[in-house]
Amino acid sequence: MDSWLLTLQPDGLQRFKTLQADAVNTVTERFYGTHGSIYEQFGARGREACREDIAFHLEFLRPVLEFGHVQPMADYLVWLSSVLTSRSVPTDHLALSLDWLSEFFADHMNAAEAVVITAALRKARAELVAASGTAPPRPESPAAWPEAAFFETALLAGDRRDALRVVDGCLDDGRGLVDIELHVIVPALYQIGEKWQINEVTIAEEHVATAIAQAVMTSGLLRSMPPPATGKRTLLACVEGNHHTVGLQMVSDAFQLAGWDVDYLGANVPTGALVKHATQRAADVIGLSVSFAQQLRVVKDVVGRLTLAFGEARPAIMVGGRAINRFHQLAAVVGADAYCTNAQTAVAYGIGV
Ligand code: B12
Repeated sequence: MDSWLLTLQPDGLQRFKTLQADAVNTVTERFYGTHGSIYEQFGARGREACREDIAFHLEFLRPVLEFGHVQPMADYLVWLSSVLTSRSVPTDHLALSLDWLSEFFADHMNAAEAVVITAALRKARAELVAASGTAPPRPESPAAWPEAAFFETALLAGDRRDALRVVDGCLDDGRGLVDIELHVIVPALYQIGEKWQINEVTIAEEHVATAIAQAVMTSGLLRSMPPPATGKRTLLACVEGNHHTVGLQMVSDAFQLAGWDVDYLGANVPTGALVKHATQRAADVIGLSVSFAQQLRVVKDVVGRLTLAFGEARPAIMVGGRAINRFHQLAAVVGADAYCTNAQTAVAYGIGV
């Protein structure tokens, strides 16, 4: 575990939040003031892209300031550097943007708060520089069955029939859907993500692949025999801001195939709606999916509000998803009862609750 950094108090975080937009503008204009000629090649869209990137740095910085764990931001910077390199965009200004953000906050916040922010940015910068030229870290992929490669080819060709044939073939062999999802569909989607990152797969191809994967999963679920009902219920949701639903759908399938009733709320569920629904549904376990570090504060808020609403009777809360798989420690930081790395361990946890 990396060392934890100092954090900001709630009022400091609030001040940081109100300064975010100003910081983005100041640093963007500073880039254009000093290096404008280099950016001319990107046209009007260039300024917008620069603004978006710096805004994203701050989105990742915020959880560092709140929870004191810098690694998710460092991972993001290394990942961004690799994405920019694959698209022939210069990356040497990435570290400079962190320096200028440090200067901005040193000028605009009180001395003690500025120390916290500067330390976080310096640490993130050092990690970025140390990782220069290396591949971005990736969460471990579950062991891939040989069918995963065929499945990936079918997804990238946009071939629904072939994709369905792969999954149907596995089911015909007597293999269970939950295993097929873990050892065929997950590795294929992770590979497609890697290929998008190095600019070998377009956004549209990734969208087609995801849509086919989801359709095939639904078809596999309909083919699978429902077990006797256990009378237990789980409520599953992607927290606000998380649009990655496939993993959650796998968790949903696994619970259904273990005889549970499932309230599957899908992508980007507003916190208020999630908490209200939870209070009406008497779930035994609540599962929250979180893909990026910026969503940690949302999870913490959801856990806090559920605790307030239920008191002692609050259902157990498990968290999962990309951000958690890479940094298990964060589950405790947001107040969850458990983290589960995949659909199978999620069901095992649910059964034990
Ligand atoms: C498909 C996809 C999308 C789709 C998702 C559509 C959908 N309906 O789900 C869309 C287009 C929306 C999307 C958007 C984005 N994406 Co995306 N996406 C992917 C991709 C290719 C596959 C995701 C997936 O389904 N994986 C398979 C599932 C099964 O894996 P999983 O989510 O990890 O789930 C497993 C476990 O984590 C766990 N689990 C998951 N949820 C839960 C919940 C509970 C309760 C439990 C217990 C367990 C659990 O169980 C599952 C296994 O059993 C990944 C590549 C990858 N490596 O995953 C990139 C990827 C995750 N995306 C990425 C990015 C950058 C983005 C965007 C920021 C892109 C952009 N600029 O807009 C946005 C952010 C959207 C957001 N705010 O959430 C990056 C993240 C990089 C990083 N630094 O972490 C990745 C890794 C691609 C890459 N290699 O660069 N994405």
